[in-house]
Amino acid sequence: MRLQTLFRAVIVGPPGSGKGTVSGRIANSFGLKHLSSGDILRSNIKAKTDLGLLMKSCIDQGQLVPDDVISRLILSQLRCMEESGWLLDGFPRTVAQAEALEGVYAIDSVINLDVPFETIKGRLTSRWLHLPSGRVYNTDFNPPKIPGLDDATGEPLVQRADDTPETVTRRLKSYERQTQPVLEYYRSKGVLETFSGTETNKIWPHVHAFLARKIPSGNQQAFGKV
Ligand code: G5P
Ligand code: MG
Repeated sequence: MRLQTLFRAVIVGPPGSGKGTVSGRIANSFGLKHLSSGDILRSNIKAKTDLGLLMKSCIDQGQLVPDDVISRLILSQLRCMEESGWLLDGFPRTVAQAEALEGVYAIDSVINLDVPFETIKGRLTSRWLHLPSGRVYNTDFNPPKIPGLDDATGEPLVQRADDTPETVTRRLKSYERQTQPVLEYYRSKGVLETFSGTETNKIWPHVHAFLARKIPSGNQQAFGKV
């Protein structure tokens, strides 16, 4: 019974469109748990798990990892979050992944960040990341208080191996070819909500207003923060 009242959402958009940035704000404002497929894969690479070692070259080259591998990984994480409302960031990224998810969970809303490719390219080469938490910075947009260090922990920030200009171009192509059909999939189910723009700070109030309408305030508290 309780499970049916939980809000379950997906955020999609091209690489660098601001999925991680907006997800952090949604998690803070609405208490949804944020699960990023990219963050999970990168922490496996860092910990040198079998999965991480196997997937590293795929990710570094800007290619998607196999559908069955990522679907199994995400669905197993979701099984540990049955009592929570959640927001998936970076999954599903192909129609096969969307079907695997749909087989287990009904998705209430899909937030589509529609940001032009031209806007995105410059952002990624100036991105810095705190690997353990997934917190993202940008030397222009939201620089850390002390250059090179995470605001909350003081730990060092790193750049992603797949943020080179060549790999970003490959990731954008893969998005067009493999992920744009996912938008059609969710549009046909009536759950796709598109937010267009070139600046996260201008897109965010619209996302916030949309979710505030969708998630009743009583439920927002019940979800609990991450
Ligand atoms: P990821 O990790 O899912 P991508 O490529 O989908 O990676 P990415 O790069 O993480 O997406 P994002 O989360 O959409 O981008 O964007 P972000 O990090 O919030 O913002 C980008 C930068 O712009 C940051 O520095 C931020 O501070 C800045 N910024 C934000 N807003 C603004 C603004 O308004 N102005 C400015 N100037 N800057 C701004 O996936 C990585 C890889 O993992 C594998 C694939 O190999 C993939 O390539 N993978 C999967 N493979 C198969 N299936 C899946 N489901 C997979 N999931 C991951
Ligand atoms: Mg991200």
